Amino acid sequence: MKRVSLIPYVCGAGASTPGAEQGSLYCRAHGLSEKLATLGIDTVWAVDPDSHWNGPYGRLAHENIPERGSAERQEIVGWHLQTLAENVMAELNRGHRAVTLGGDHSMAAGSIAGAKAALGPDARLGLIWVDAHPDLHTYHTSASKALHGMPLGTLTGLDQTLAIGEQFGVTLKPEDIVYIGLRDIDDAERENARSLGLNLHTLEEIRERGVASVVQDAAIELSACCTHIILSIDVDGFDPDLAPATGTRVSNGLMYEEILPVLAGIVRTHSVPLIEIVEFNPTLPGAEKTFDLIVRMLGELLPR
Ligand SMILES: [Mn+2]
Repeated sequence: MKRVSLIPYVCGAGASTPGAEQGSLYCRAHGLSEKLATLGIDTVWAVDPDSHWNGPYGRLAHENIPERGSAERQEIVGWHLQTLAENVMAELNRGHRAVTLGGDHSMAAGSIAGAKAALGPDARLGLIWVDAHPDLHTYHTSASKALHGMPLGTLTGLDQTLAIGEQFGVTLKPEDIVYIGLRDIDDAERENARSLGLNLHTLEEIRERGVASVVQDAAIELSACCTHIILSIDVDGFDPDLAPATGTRVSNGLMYEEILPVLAGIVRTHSVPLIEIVEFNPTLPGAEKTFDLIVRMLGELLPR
């Protein structure tokens, strides 16, 4: 059985609403690893989130956050992305499964780059992206300049806003991306998707066919061409009743039973080296409820 490394991303500077930087700190302080141990799941914190929180890009940087779109703000996110990529690479290289805990969704540009670097040039990564938002902006198309709206803009090669060092150069093929949960899409993102030949099916559309069967079919298609599947789960993909403590809530989200069993089946039957859970903002109301969802999700996703 693969051991699981918990890897924190102690950064919320990619989001407009402050607080996501504290997500992994909350998970650690509230005993995520211990709770998973009671379910028979062996995890270890690869990095102490406090060490990042107490560093120059942690609490100090977040308490005096530079404005969105500034080079200073980008520098904070850049440090965290680089560090996350290195940590994911190191944990995969020692044979562990990586679970990254956010932090805002800009982190996907670091975690996925790190996974690609560890898995090597022959690896082709399929991505299941659970989210209310496609996060497919470029710096140019984003009105808010919030970096958490851009990870897939960078990972599909539309621009380089969240790109890190050469070692981590990575491009996902648009056809290897599966979106589940979309309900808030900007026109510019639709345009970007069109330019990539990528379909942005909304959750409402997917529900017509049944979420589980859409995800199941998508996994079968991915496994025909991809060597690995990555799960990137933004808690705002879920209904706000289940995950209230997140910065950009959108109503009518995924219900637990609609999506978790099928994702757990994918983890059991495919190579899933990286699972990430993002946009938990424990400074917002409903932190406890949202943390419970995260524990329950990881308890079901991670094999015993
Ligand atoms: Mn997101």
